[in-house]
Amino acid sequence: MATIFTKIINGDLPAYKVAENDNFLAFLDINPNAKGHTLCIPKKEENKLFDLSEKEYQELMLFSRKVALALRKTVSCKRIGMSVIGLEVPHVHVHLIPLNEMKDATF
Ligand code: DGP
Repeated sequence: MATIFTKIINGDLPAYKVAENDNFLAFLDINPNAKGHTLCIPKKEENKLFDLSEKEYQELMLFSRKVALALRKTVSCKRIGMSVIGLEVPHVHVHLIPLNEMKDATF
């Protein structure tokens, strides 16, 4: 299903992209929980994480890991929180949230 993220993938809606390859895209969240809050998404339109094939799932996690390691170098934080909760936008996405305290994790 096409969502707002499809528009970002297609370049029809602006977003601050932080990483991209043929199959995945990472961009800054429009409503960040912390500075550097990033979303990693597959370019393939899938609503739920477990609708991805095993290979796609692994590749999304590896892509997210690379982005998280780069984030940790560029944003001042103690750790990077990772979540795939997906309450608002029905397109698989991994939240990467730079954190300094547990209370920073507000969702
Ligand atoms: P959730 O589905 O609850 O995991 O949250 C979706 C996230 O997507 C939320 O943190 C805000 C972000 N978001 C929604 N619309 C846009 C948009 O148009 N641009 C960007 N950069 N982020 C968006």
